[in-house]
Amino acid sequence: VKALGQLLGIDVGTSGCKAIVVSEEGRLLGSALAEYPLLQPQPTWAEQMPEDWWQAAATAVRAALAEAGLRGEEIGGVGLTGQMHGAVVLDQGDRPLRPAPIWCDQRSAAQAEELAAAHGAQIAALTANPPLPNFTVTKLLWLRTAEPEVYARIRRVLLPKDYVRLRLTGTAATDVSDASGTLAFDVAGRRWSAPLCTLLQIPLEWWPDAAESPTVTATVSAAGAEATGLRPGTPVVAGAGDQAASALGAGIVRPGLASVTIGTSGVVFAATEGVLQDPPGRLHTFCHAVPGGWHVMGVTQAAGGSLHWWRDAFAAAERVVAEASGEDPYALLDREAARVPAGAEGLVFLPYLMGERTPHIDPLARGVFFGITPRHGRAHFARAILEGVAQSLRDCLELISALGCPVHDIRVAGGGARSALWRQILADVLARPVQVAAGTEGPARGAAMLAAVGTGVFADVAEACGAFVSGAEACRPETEAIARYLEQAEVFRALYAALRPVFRLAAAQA
Ligand code: XUL
Repeated sequence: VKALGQLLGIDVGTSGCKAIVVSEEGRLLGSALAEYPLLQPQPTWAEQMPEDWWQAAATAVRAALAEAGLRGEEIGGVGLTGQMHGAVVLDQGDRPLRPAPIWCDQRSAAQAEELAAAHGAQIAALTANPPLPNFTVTKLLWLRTAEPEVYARIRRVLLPKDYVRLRLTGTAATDVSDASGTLAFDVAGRRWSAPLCTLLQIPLEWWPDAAESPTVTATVSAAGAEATGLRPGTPVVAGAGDQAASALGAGIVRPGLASVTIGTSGVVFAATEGVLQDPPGRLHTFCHAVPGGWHVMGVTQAAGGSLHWWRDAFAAAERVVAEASGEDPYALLDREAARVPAGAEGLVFLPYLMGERTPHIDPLARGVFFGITPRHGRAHFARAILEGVAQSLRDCLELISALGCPVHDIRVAGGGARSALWRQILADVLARPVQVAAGTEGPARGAAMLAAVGTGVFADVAEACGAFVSGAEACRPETEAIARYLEQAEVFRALYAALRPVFRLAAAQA
């Protein structure tokens, strides 16, 4: 039965929860963001409170409905997406047992290393991925060792967006793309891996049912309706991890297409025909939100996150001034960076503030500015950040190409894609044109598309893309800048290679 009404997309992000309301044709009607803090009680930890996600989701949904001038009854379906990998551990009464360590938390580096040494090949065969501190399972193993009293009380493990689903619908469920990032999922078979759970002695029943992304898995409960203003009984689809959802929003649904998303993290995402694996595991191999499809992706841990750090640490006063006059503080940093030539006059930035995944798989790596001279001012540093992030994304794209995955169309998405300067730097560093996907609502748009498919507005995801993804504008590389960035890439790579032992030395002293 074709549902009538507008669609709602909810994105439980790292800096806040975003809700958008779109029409059946994909027109944006309302959008709202409610922020929450990132807790870093120790240098390599990153945690959030599941309750904060839920409160922010309820606030954002109400505000998005108000902006759209709609009542909850006029929403025909809801799609959920969000940051991947976080470990939400719940007790018998579905209460969170502790703050959730999230995707960029590095505390389980030792568990990941031990697991790789003991069972690396077997785990790669079962799950298509290597053990990484980012993934849910290594966080559970850390809990087992460091907080056995918490571990003993776990009855359920959910991913961040699925905790919001639990509060919204009363039902525990997930989708295959997000489940892929736990390391307990049989990515090739699109189901939980019983052998992996046996191997690591993690109860299989802790995981919720995993459905294909457009499947309706539950409806809004009375309590969920009370909190959000939605109608009880509104269908909620399984949804997707934020990267798969963002890729849908950019139209990346078939091989040959790739997206570069700059959110807190940066991701190069390519749709693949089957299960394509990078043997050293520098790329993730996950289920796509397109039923029966897969993808590979490379991740820069701190992309927008690097600029966010810079803004808060060194441009706090400017931020206050910008915000008071209604200006986006990032636009101000952009203007500053645009005054400096390509290459930032030799200042090079390694964006490894939160360790790095692709291509180094190195939780011990740290952020670096190299080549500082008295000539360099604040604008150079801002520009070097934009360039260093782009260099790291180039590392990701090169690995994807080396896997034999053809990429003939690249689309940029995420909050970073709003910056014309960053888009140009990306085109120059990648040395190829990049398309700019129309909507910048990112993953929330993909979630709304999945809701539209699940409620029968479209026959499938490809049809939804046809309606929701429109007119990409191309940004072309400039010959001189390409050459400058090629040289910069040499220094960028040599720096990591040279510093790798130093990162280890420093970590041993910490
Ligand atoms: C993907 C990843 C991040 C999070 C947060 O593997 O860790 O992109 O999903 O956005």
